[in-house]
Amino acid sequence: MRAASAGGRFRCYCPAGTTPTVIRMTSPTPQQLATSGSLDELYRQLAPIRMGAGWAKPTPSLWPEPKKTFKPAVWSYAQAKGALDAAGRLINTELAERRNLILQNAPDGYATSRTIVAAYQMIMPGEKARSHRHTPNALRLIVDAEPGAYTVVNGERLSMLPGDVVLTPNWCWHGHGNDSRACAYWLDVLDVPLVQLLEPMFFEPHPEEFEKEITVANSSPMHFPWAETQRRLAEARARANGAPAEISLGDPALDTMALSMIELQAGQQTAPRKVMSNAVFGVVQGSGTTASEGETLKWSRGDVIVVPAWHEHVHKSDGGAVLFRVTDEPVMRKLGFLREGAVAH
Ligand code: 1HN
Repeated sequence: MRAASAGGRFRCYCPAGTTPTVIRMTSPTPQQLATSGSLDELYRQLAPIRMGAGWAKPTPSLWPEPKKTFKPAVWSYAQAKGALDAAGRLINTELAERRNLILQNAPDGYATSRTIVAAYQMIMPGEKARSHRHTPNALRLIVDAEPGAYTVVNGERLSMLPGDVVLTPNWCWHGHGNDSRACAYWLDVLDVPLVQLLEPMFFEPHPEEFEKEITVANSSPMHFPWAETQRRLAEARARANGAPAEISLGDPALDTMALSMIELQAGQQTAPRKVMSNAVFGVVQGSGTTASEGETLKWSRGDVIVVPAWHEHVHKSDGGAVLFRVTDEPVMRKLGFLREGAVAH
């Protein structure tokens, strides 16, 4: 049987007495490809074999500077708290793996930045949020909680007080509990969008629902208490020569995320920066503004600001503030993508 190409289909020349049939072209032969008479014919033959002509570039694959698909944005803690209080009446921790609100900033609705997602979470007195583990790295900044709110990380009970930062790295068991008489509110920050992009997502619920606490930690590399952070900030302030003080928590704290605390004294502002890493900021104390590329975002205690990569930005506070900064710098640095851009003066 011989076949001749006819507009993307083959007409079979069948033996005498049988009916000719037309079949869909699935795969051109090397000979058919080699004898393509025009670019249009070649493109038609390439389509079914899932090859594209790189020189024709229907969509460009390279561009001179980052295309910025995410925008700087701010979320209000007061609004989140209201919504979480409603959720406290409407859904319990039996039904919800976590009672949390995802801070959505993506064209497709989920992520807060390209690599990082942030969420507010609340747990009511007497509740437990069951233990699980997953490959995404996670951390929490506690916003409002009374003594008795805690997280169990790999069998270790870590207390959660306002300003504390608690880590749950890749594949560590973690569950939350609240023995106090007040609702506990915190901010979760995770590298879920990065894990979704690279696809090594694994998740497992704890076989005992809530992991038993084996130890109560006095100090743990997974816990950065606020009192210690304040002490270190005071030391850094003394060395900062009138500039905002910044200390890092961990070195870096997680494989994919670096953490720091920035103190703005009354009237101070940060030096303008444009850096190839995505940043989420949680307001630990005070109020202020973040100016980024023509937009000014106002914030106060508990609010969350996102400054996506390659956006020049300045933080400023009239009355003084402390900002908790989470970035994907370790990823960008490891891959050789971390750059600092020139800023306007
Ligand atoms: C998660 O596991 C927690 O364990 C919080 O507390 C927020 C947001 C997205 C995906 C998983 C938690 C989360 C999350």
